[in-house]
Amino acid sequence: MPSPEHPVDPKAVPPPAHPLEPLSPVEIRSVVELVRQSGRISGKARFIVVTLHEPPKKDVLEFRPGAALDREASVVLLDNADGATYEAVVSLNRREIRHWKHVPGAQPSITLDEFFECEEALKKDPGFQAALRKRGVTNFDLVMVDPWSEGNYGLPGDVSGLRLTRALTWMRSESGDNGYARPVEALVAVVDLNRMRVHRIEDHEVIPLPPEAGNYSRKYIKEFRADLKPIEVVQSRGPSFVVEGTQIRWQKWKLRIGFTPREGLVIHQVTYDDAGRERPVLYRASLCDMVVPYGDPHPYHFRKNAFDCGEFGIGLFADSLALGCDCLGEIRYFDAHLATSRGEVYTIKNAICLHEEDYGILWKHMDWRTNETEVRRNRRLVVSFIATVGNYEYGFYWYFQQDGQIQFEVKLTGIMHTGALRPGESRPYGRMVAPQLYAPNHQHIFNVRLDMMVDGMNNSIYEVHNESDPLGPGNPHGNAFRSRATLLRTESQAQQLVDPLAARTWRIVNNARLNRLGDPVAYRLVPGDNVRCFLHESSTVMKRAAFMRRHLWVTPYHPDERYATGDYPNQHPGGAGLAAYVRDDRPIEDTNLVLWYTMGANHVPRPEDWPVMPVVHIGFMLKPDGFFERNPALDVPPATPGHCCDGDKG
Ligand SMILES: [Cu+2]
Repeated sequence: MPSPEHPVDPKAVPPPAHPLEPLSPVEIRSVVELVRQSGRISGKARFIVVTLHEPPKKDVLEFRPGAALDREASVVLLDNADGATYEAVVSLNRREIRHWKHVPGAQPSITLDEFFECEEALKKDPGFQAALRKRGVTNFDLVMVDPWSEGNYGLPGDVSGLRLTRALTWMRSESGDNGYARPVEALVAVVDLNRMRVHRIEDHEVIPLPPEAGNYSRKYIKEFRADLKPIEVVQSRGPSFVVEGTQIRWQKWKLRIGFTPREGLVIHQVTYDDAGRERPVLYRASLCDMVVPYGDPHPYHFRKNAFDCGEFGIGLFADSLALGCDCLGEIRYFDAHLATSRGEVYTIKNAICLHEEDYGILWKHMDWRTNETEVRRNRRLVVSFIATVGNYEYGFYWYFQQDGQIQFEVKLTGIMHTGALRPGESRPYGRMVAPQLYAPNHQHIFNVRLDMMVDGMNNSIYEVHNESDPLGPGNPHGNAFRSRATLLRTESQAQQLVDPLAARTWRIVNNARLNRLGDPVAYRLVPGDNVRCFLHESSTVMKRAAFMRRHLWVTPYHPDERYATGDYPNQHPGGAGLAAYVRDDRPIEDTNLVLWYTMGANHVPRPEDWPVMPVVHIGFMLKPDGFFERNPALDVPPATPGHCCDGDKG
């Protein structure tokens, strides 16, 4: 409640409709102003993060429309003057800093501003220019610099306390062509981002630039195939969803969307209306980190392993879909409001896309005696965003289906990370994709944090797999197999790998709610394609991203445990995040469960992935498993022949 010394200024902060609404531009400006006015930072401080400080779960669940809200922001600051990192919680209602902490040794994520400033500074650096001249480069306007994260290998330079980035370089052959076709191999400029100047140049050897262009944009394609006729998705009466602020209602689903600089799209408070009863499934879901470890041990390549959420902030790199969206039909966009490191409002127009799509058939049966056919179209609600992180694109899609399924999918595309080799050379750690152009093997490993709420707050989790019965009197013909469920009682028991050969899934149950068959209601986590991480257990990257060691982790909810790699993975030596969260091996029975699902896309490059990579899909599903009494999609109306599920035929 506001105190008499700190009255609420009603004009300062327009009231949001819900406690989970992301900060508005006005709120972001107020936060920046309050931090500046506090006099606690120098003029050289950067705002690394300005985002909603989510209220306690209890307050959110008990919130009723119109009730007063205590709006707070989480802020991370970096003072370039002395390299110190600060965390703050700013109360917008009280217009005060409620919490302030210096975080010794923390190196916050690299901001978008630093990307641009680093490139600019490097191009002017005489040592960097000299290294490029050695390679015949004289036009520095065509130089592209991508600041990769430095990582931490426990080597002498890694414990300097400096804020470093490894700037890798490519050469365009003309303005607007694909520079990633010409990597400047074996040259790394390590830049001190606090001073924004070169810390050291690592010049391993001079390798010629690959000879070929690798262009894909329309201006370079001489002839397009001519036999394509249009497919048009028409929703003449508009979409079936309703949007109120950041809440979306679609058929029986209700959910809320949020957006943070680190995670991008966040899905909040997912419920399903089951015959008038609003039944929760998820409290909060997001991609909480990802790592792309590269598999080449060469001195130039071994440090490549980008943590795109934790070291950079994938939300900051979200595309404005105003510039091109891959969705068809009636689309509703949402803007994302973030802050630049200089404390200005940074709005990504149309960052989140909401639409419906036809997804084949939902269910079908023909009674072959009567020739009566019943078939329903599967329509799903899609909430997505796409991030461009340097050379790569990641599309993140949440799908909600009429049969109660939730699916998460990542679409990987964009341009592969490349290296150059001498004519005739190759390497066992990657693939040649064009003459003298090499793409190293790598994996894209994602961790999705799922704060579950299956029909209520307290859930338990079972590992479920199939087993064949032994041959014997009970199984004389060798056909008997069963599904076996094992309760996972502690965090250590819940550290699991996928096992597709045993059809392993995980069942999240609510023991306080039984279905009509007497079983606890449940949702099932069903893995999609997955792979193990091929880094050695003892590697520093594995220590820094311990989530890669297992596909499933389960923890009891704790408000401070939000990221699989910890709060500050940039240049961190390892041991934070999940590795630390599970250290006490806490019990996980009948409590608020958080699932951390790891999934990996293994990328051994193909020539066909060059110059721009056709989309690769990876994901998982949450399927109702005794949550409903029967197929909940019997009431989906039949489609009119030749049309997609119009419901009524009016
Ligand atoms: Cu890849």
